[in-house]
Amino acid sequence: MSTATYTVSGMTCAHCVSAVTEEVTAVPGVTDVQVDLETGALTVTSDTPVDDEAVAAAVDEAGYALAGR
Ligand SMILES: [Cu+2]
Repeated sequence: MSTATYTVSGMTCAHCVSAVTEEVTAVPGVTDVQVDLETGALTVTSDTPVDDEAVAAAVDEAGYALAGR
């Protein structure tokens, strides 16, 4: 099991959190997604190390951006 932490910018409410959670959960291999609205922290748990680019694309798809990793 592998865990990666990123920072998402632009989230303002619970809807943003669920949009990001939904998109990142759909990334291949991802087993758990935790999003902290206040800090923008995105924690991704996966079976094998997750593809950073896939996570960035999923966050972009949700309408937000990765501010850091
Ligand atoms: Cu929102």
